[in-house]
Amino acid sequence: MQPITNHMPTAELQALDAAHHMHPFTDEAALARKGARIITRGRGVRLWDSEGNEILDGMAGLWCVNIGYGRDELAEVAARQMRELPFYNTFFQTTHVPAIALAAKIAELAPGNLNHVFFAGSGSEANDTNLRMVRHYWALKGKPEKTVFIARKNAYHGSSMGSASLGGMQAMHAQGGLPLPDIHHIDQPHWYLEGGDHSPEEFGRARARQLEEAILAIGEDRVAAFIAEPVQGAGGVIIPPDSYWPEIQRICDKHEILLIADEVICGFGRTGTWFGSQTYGIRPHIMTIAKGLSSGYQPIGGSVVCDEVAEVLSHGEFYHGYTYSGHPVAAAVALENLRILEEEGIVGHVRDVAAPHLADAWGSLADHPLVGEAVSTGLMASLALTPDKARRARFAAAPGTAGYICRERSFANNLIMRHVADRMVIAPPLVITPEDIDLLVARARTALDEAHVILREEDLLKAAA
Ligand code: PXG
Repeated sequence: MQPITNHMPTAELQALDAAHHMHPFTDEAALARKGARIITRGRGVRLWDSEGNEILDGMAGLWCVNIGYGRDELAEVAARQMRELPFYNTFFQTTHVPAIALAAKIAELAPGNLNHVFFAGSGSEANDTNLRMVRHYWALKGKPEKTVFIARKNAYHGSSMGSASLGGMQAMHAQGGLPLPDIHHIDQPHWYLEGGDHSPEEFGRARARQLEEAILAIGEDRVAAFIAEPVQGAGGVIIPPDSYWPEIQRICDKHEILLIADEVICGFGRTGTWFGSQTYGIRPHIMTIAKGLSSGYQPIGGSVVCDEVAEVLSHGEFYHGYTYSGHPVAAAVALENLRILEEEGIVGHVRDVAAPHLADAWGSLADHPLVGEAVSTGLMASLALTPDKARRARFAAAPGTAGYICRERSFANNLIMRHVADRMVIAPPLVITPEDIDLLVARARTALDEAHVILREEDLLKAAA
C-alpha cells in the first residue's frame, strides 16, 4: 500500500476514511456520501484543511486546545520524554518524575484542599474513576448503602458505561443499556428553554431545590454524590442563573453528600479563572479534569480529590487504575502546557481582555432576527436560534434542523462553530486576540444571515405550537 500523506488528493483520503475509519458520534453512511473534512495543520487559533482553506477554530479542537495550536515547546518536551522514558506504570509502589511533578502542580493550582490526583487517560475514564471511588469511599466510612449518584439531564460526562450513565443525554441512554443502576437525573438550570414565566433567579433556585427534593425522596443515607459541570458545555453552553450554584452548595453542605465538579471543559482558564468552580463559588470534594490540562496535545485526564476523601481512601487498596494513569509523556506535556498558561498569563488574558471583548461582540448578535439570546461566560458562548424572538419559541421542524444549516454556513465561511440542537456554541482557544474575536463574530453573523435566507426559502421559519 502507498504511504498515506497530506499530499494525496482529498477524495482519495475521504474514500479511505469512509472505508476503514469509524467516527465518534457520526452517521457513517451520511458522512460517506459527503466526505469528511480533512484537517492537515494548525497554528494559533487557525486550522488548514486538505483543500488549503484557512479556518478560524471557534471550538479549540473539541473544547481543549486552550494554548492554541503549534506550540513547539510541547513537541520538544514530548520528544525529550519519549527518549528518556516513553512509558512506565504507576502501579505496584512505583512512580516517575512527570507524574510526581504534574500531580504537585495540579494540587498547587486547584482551589481549597484539593491536593490529590488520580490520573486517567480522558474525562470519561476520570468520571468512571469517580463513580467507583466515591462508592468505595462511603463503603470505607461504613456506609456502603450510599451508592446513588444524582446528576442532571442534558449533562455530558463522557461515553464509557459509567460516565455516559452519569451524563443526562437521552439518546445515549437509549443505546447500549444505560444508565447503570443507582444514577438519578434532575432537571438542568436551562432558563431560556425551560424557565417559562419565571425570572432566571427564581428558576435557578427552583432547579437547585430539585437536588434537595431528590435527596429527601431517595434518602440521605442512600445518596453518595451530586455531579455537575459548572457550566454545561456539550449540552449547549447553558450558563446557570446566578442563584443556582449558591443554592446547590448550600444543599450539599447541609446533607451528607459529596459534590463533584466536572471541570473537563471549564477547567484551565475557560471561564476566566483556573477552574469554573472558582468562577461560580463552588467548593467541590472532587474535580474531574481532562482536555485543557494538556491543551489536547496528549490524552490525559484525572480526578482531583480533597484531603478528607483521599485520607479515607488511603487505608487499604482501591482496585482501580489504567495502564496509562499518569503516562509520562502525557504528564510531561501537560506540565509544560500549565507552565505556558501560567507564565504567559493566559488565564488573566481571558478574564481581563478576551472574555469582556467576546461578551460585547457576541452579545451584539442578539439583535439578529434568528437569535433569541446570545450569552457567554469567559471564552465559552452560545446563541439560541429561534423563529420567534419574543416567545423564545422553538422551531416546528425537528430539533437541530436550523442548527445544522447554520453550522454548515459557518463552515462554508471558514469558522468552526458547533450546533447543539438549535443552539450554536463556540469555545475558541484562550489565546485568541480581540481582532480575531471580531473576525469570529463577523463570520458567525454572516453564517446567521445565510442560514436565515435558507430557512426562509425552505419555509422552516415556523414556530412550534
Ligand atoms: N466531562 C465533560 C464535561 C466533557 O465535556 C467529558 C467529561 C469526557 O471527556 P473525554 O475526554 O472522555 O471525551 C467531556 C467531553 C461535544 C463533545 O460534542 C464534548 C465532549 C466530548 C466529545 C464531544 O461537545 N466533552
